[in-house]
Amino acid sequence: MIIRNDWTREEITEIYNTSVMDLIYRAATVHRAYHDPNEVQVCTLLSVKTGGCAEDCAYCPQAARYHTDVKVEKLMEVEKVIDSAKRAKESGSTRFCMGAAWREVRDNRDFDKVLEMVKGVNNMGMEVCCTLGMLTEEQAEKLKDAGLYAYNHNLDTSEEHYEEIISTRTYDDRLDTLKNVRKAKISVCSGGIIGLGERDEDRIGMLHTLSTLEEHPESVPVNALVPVKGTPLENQPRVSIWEMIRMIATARIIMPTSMVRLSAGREVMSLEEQAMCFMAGANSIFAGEKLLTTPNPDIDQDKQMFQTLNLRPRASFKDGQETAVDIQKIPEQV
Ligand code: SAM
Ligand code: DTB
Ligand code: SF4
Repeated sequence: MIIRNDWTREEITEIYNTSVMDLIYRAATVHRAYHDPNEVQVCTLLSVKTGGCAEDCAYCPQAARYHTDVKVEKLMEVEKVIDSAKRAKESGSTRFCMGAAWREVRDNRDFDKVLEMVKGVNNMGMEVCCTLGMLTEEQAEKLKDAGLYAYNHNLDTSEEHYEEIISTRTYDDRLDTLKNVRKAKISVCSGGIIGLGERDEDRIGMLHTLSTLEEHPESVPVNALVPVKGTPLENQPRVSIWEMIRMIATARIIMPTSMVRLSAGREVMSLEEQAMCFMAGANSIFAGEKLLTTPNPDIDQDKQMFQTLNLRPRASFKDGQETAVDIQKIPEQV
């Protein structure tokens, strides 16, 4: 199968609107052609700088202008971050992603500290990822030199819907950062959120933008909105599992080699719902009891899920191992 970067909106619309059973079957077929369907990448998130963000992303509990329960904290100490990464590795995670509630990276002491964190986690043999907001070309290069493996920067929604959700930056700003990340030869992680009040056309529009980038993002996170009290989207209804499945399956079909991450929203999904998402082509999750500020299923629950569904955590690319991490070897206590 050829990897295509010339998908049209019409083609994506047709795929997205396929009947559920046909859509899952097609996505599962593509999934099997490119990936081991029993393998799921396990990533851990850590919020290294929480709250107080200048942006106005309507979904985000960390925006300073909304009154949420998130406590503003300064950048974490490097050692604490490394300790946390060690625990994540011991519990079976192969990718460690550090998030900061920043609009953009500034060339200051905090950035130097983040570079130290990246070096430290990279030295542990984990794939290290950051999500720090907008980046210049030079900053991307510095992160690459420090050993950064991937950078997360989501498009979140379609270009048309973007203004409804965020007014403090533009879609082009987002795309520019993705370009800078690519240029520095850092693996690109970019996806979005459903449940923001967008139309199907917006979901399709976002998938169109992602799948017509010169190179597809290596990872595509699909988040279901976690509505947080105090944010403008606090009363959004939960997205149905079928919408999540449509989104995952369409992403899998049009970006066959990418890792599709079942990201925020797992906390309220049953085992069966998550299993359907894996069937539809999701092959990555965030593990650990917290995402950045909101809850996520606990490690034991996920361990049980992997056992029940006979899933294996995927080995880190950097391990050079042929076989994946053995879930049985993951210690009980994290
Ligand atoms: N400040 C940086 C930025 O915006 O790129 C990095 C951190 S930001 C929290 C990373 C991503 O988390 C956002 O782009 C969004 O997709 C996701 N996110 C934030 N709040 C969310 C929520 N309540 N539900 C689902 N996803 C959310
Ligand atoms: C992504 O797509 N989802 C993660 C990660 N990338 C940074 C973040 C989800 C955040 C959910 C809300 C919170 O926990 O604050
Ligand atoms: Fe800030 Fe990122 Fe939250 Fe937007 S999503 S308010 S940029 S932390």
